[in-house]
Amino acid sequence: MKEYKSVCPYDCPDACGLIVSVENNRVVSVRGNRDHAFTRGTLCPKMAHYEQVVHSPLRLQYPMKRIGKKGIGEDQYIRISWDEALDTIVNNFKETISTHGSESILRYSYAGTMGVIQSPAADYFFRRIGATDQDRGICSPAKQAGFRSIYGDTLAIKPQEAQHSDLIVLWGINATATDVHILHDVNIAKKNGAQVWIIDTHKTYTFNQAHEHIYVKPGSDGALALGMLHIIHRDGLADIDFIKKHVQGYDELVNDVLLDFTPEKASELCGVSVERMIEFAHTYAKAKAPFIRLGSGLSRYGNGAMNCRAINALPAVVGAWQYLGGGLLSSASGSKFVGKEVMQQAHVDAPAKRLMPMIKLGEMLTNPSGTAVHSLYVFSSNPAITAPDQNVVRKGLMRDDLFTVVHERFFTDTCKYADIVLPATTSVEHDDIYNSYGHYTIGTGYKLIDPIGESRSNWQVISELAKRMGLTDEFFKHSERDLIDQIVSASHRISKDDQNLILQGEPVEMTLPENYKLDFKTPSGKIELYNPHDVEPLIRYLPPYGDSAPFWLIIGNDIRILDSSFCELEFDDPELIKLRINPKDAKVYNINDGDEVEIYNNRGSVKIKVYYDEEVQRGTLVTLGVWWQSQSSDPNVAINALTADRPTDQGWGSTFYDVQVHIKKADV
Ligand SMILES: Nc1nc2c(c(=O)[nH]1)N[C@H]1C(S)=C(S)[C@@H](COP(=O)(O)OP(=O)(O)OC[C@H]3O[C@@H](n4cnc5c(=O)[nH]c(N)nc54)[C@H](O)[C@@H]3O)O[C@H]1N2
Ligand SMILES: Nc1nc2c(c(=O)[nH]1)N[C@H]1C(S)=C(S)[C@@H](COP(=O)(O)OP(=O)(O)OC[C@H]3O[C@@H](n4cnc5c(=O)[nH]c(N)nc54)[C@H](O)[C@@H]3O)O[C@H]1N2
Ligand code: SF4
Ligand SMILES: [Mo]
Repeated sequence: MKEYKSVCPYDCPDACGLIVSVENNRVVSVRGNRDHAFTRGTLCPKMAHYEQVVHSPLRLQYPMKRIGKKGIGEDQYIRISWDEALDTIVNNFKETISTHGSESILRYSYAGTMGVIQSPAADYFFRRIGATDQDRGICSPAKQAGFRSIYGDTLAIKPQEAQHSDLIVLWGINATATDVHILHDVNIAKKNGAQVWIIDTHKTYTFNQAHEHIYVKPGSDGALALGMLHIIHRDGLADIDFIKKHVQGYDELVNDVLLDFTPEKASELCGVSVERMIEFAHTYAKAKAPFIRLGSGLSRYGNGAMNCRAINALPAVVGAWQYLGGGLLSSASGSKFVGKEVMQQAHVDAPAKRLMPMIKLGEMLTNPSGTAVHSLYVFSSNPAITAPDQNVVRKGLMRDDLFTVVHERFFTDTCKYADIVLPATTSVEHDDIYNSYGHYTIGTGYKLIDPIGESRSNWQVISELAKRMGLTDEFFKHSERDLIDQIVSASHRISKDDQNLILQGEPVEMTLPENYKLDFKTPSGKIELYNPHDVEPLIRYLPPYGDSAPFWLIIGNDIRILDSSFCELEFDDPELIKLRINPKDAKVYNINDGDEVEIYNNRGSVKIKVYYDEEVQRGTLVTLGVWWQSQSSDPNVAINALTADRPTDQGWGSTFYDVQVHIKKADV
């Protein structure tokens, strides 16, 4: 048996360092790499048995073509050769281009793997053939927009700094499920006497990590943060020296926004009592080095960017940035040391002919403005389950005049709509290099075993398609190893020694410039509470969309799966999906514990079993996970039948939490 270092490839801020044990060309076990600066030797339960994913009997083994009808419940496919599969795709692309124009080809992909090679593997190819490009807005661009409006390109705070904080706020983040390694630092801080507060809409798995909890009404954190800013100003708790030196626009914020935004008004909007808001604001402002870890959930509303911007103003006003342990971590993705430039061939003049927001997949397929889509190439994503407004997405995928290719590790629900299904490798069957969007350590994950069956990596398939489309660019001829070399040597911020270590497979934490936290990379060089370049120069309260229905629906993350990845595993629980309701609300609707109900709005209706839970706030319903159709509570649709494709206020982000529903007992 031999052990190799690698990186967890999934869409998770932790990007854990792995030690993979291999014997006879099989992965036998996986554990955490102790030498990893952030993940420090532990993994989450999802990855504890990665070998079961890699060697799952459900892995796709060879290319297939559809011989039956499209859609859920229909899966008649036969094996074909790679040659036939690739020729069919290329012939279709050529025909689509000549009949409908190149823009009627659409690539749809996301972060099934976060690898710097495999994730953007197709970006340049599809631009080069003139296809419609898709943005990457499904996750949390609004959170980025909120940070950038105030801090521009300032480097993110290193997450390990949290251990030096005396007050940690886990704000809209379910860290036990989604960023578990930050809890390592949280626990060190707690041992040193730090207080931990959680701000969420419901009692999450992370609840027990905190001393104090605040429940807000969904989509209202902007009101809470503005109320706190009012109190901090009113009670003389702002750090005026810091503000004078480092902040632009504090007076404008106070005079034009905060003076009118009383705690009473804030309380009405966010549901937190005035007394509790004062307690939180005082605790926050009096802490020496408060650290906020900001999650993405609260950015997925129609007002998401503005909510995040208001929260981002807090450490500026109390001067948290000047102290070790103080600041706010939104995302470290803006501070990547190895970027996607090499893979995207950013220097080549081949701009996307048309760029569409990915959250609008349904509309693009059914009711496009401009050229209709006739060929769809999906990889590293499962939009039949994870995209919003599922009924419309699936209606589009059902179109007879749409040719769909899905490159996948498993036969997901999206495969059921494919004309051609291609088998994909897992991270231990191809070479890649990984950044993180939660910390500063990068590492390589090299090919450790032969591909399962005839599976191929994203890059292998794309470079083969490029050849068959007649593209002669040198770029497509590179191997994944060549690309890793190019990516590492293109990074000017990594020393030669570190470059060598990375190439040898060691996880390397980047050295940050001294005083980076006070080096504000904005046009003014200051924190911009007033930003003249933003469409809204000042922060203000914006409401979420809502749906004029009585209940907010919280679709939280499930600790057992990651988006719809890991759904291929076996679960003991006979009822994977449940809905939880406050018993007082249930009684109003005559609903008993364990009833099957229908939750619905003008986009769809989902049947689900509901259970009483005193911890659920009134006016909200909670369910966890974006499960495969076969695991869903309703035979026909999954939970995204209820969510909308409405964008966030900035960044064309998704608004998965901005959804309201009606509830009634299901007809039996
Ligand atoms: N186990 C597991 N891990 C995951 C994932 C998964 O599905 N499962 N998904 C991965 C991905 S793609 C991502 S982007 C990250 C996301 O990870 P997080 O940043 O943690 O984002 P979410 O889990 O979507 O939302 C976090 C919390 O926000 C809360 N929330 C919702 N609305 C509001 C609000 O208005 N105000 C406040 N204060 N809180 C609100 C939710 O209840 C939830 O507890 O996690 C990654 N890791
Ligand atoms: N209701 C609701 N919906 C949500 C969310 C939510 O919180 N609530 N979260 C949203 C968020 S934050 C995100 S990021 C999206 C994510 O949505 P998706 O991008 O659809 O993510 P996954 O469901 O994990 O699907 C990734 C797929 O990629 C495949 N894959 C893995 N590695 C490779 C590879 O190397 N090559 C190929 N070809 N395939 C590979 C996996 O088998 C998996 O099926 O979901 C969004 N959907
Ligand atoms: S899913 Fe996240 S926490 Fe789990 S092993 Fe992968 S990177 Fe680490
Ligand atoms: Mo995400």
